[in-house]
Amino acid sequence: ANPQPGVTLLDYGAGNVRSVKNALRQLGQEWNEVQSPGDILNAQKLVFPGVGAYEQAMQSLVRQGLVDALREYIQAGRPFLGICLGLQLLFEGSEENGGVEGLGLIPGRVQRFPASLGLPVPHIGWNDLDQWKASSLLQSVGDRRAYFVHSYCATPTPANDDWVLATSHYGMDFVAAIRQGDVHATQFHPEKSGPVGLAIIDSFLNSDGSTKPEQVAAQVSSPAAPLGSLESPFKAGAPRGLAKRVIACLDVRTNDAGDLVVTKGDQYDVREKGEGQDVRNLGQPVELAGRYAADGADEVTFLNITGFRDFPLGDLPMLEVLRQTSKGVFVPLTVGGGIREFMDAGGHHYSALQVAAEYFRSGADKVSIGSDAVAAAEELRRTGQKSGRSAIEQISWHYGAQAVVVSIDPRRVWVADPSSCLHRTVRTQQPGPQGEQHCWWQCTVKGGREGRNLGAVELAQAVEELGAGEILLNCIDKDGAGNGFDLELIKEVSDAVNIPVIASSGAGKPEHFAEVFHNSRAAAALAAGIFHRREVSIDDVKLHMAEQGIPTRTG
Ligand code: 1PR
Repeated sequence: ANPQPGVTLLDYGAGNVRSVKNALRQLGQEWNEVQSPGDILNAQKLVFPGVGAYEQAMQSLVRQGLVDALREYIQAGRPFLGICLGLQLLFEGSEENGGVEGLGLIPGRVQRFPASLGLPVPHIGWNDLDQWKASSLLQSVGDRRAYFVHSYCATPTPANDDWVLATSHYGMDFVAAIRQGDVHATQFHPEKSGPVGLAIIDSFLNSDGSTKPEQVAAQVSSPAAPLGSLESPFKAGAPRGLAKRVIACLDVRTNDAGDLVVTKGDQYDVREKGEGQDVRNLGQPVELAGRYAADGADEVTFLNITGFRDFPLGDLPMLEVLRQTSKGVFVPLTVGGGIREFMDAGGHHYSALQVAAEYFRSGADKVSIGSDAVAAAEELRRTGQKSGRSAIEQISWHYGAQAVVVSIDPRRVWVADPSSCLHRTVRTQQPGPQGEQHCWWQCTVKGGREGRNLGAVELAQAVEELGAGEILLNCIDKDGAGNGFDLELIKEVSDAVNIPVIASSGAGKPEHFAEVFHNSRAAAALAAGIFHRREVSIDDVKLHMAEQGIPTRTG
């Protein structure tokens, strides 16, 4: 039992607060949930995690009659920790959803990162904090990074700078944390910021609610406790700013014995060569995810690779994997495979939103959509209109673009004469088997089993228009080959969209990561086989990136 005063959690019903609950549980802290305005007014410490759209969040607060109580609680300077939207809502309003009023406690309005910055939006990943003042909340952060995922931000101005505790930089300075008295809020997600984030939440839980500025200053001048074993090798002169992410991917499926295992294919063929041809078994999903998070993976992705043919809500083991993993892994989790609408054997219809909601409730921070995204893009290109019905649109509208990843499974097609090809081609440095000088990348569905008449660049642009927040760019030819990413493909796609692109398929050594970051706008790089087979560690990759001057998160 924790001796600290109780925590009250404000879950207004829009987002996934499971990870915040997992973090509290990990820290041995119990909580109760707000049911009525009185619960806010009686709270000893209030935590307000916000995910999703500004307008919906405000509407839920209004509908539940919580606005006045929340204002009163915060204006009284009582212990408060807002997270993400829980920071933005304290401002006067946001330009999101065409302009919405907020709680109006902090001067200034929340705006979208401007396109003129030329950077992918959402701002996703691990970024530095520039601490403006001493604070016990951030004292253990030191020069480590925290995890952000948002398209909108507040900016420091003379009118609000007495609130600003820390800023971060992404083409411009924006507010990363605020504090006045015992009222705190962070734009980043402490519950997804690994050991650094847990230390922040712990510090909030352990503050006695009567913090004096002098005490805080005294605490902060003492050296922060070391949080990660990775710390030292990276320190001196390490590049700052948004880190390029390193993601560990677990392709998961049921093997012939009926167990859910992590597998890994070569060009999407996951069966052993030779007799028996069993599905390759490289380990248990929960265990491996935990290992990668501890080893410094910036995110972990699960792909249920037979999800396209199974009913995902019937696939309870996968949901259970998420539940178990999210209890002990405090970095972002993505899950893909089978995110689409579905009719079960009893004729019951499930929308893609319902399927995704079940994954979010089980601990996913993002869902990844493969085959269904191709269908949606084809429809958009055919009709020239957004229907509002696709999985991408529905999930993005409800949970925000940052929660929707589109996984692309393309295969290279060489072309001798680009003028006779209906697709957008590029001149390639790797000529085809007949000496072809041009190529395009054909999208596939159902795990590469079926090719479609659509290029990877066209798909990426269409899904961005539909509301996807990120692209996971695989490459069937490169998958499992270990000879490096398809740099031409990744450059083409990352130049063609304004959302972050995750490079995937083909990593064989640390140099391949540096290569893809130097040669494309990829925001992240994902690998599977080399990590599963312990050929290369996440540390090896990050050390090499740091040596190459690529910003990387190290603790
Ligand atoms: O179509 O929405 O049900 O989603 C299915 C998902 O499963 C898609 O994201 C698709 O990429 C994935 N998938 C389907 N079949 C396979 C397969 O391998 N047979 N795996 C598959 C995709 C590719 C990567 C892999 C990287 C890195 N695996 O995620 O992890 O290529 O590997 P490497 O570092 O070892 O080269 P839907």
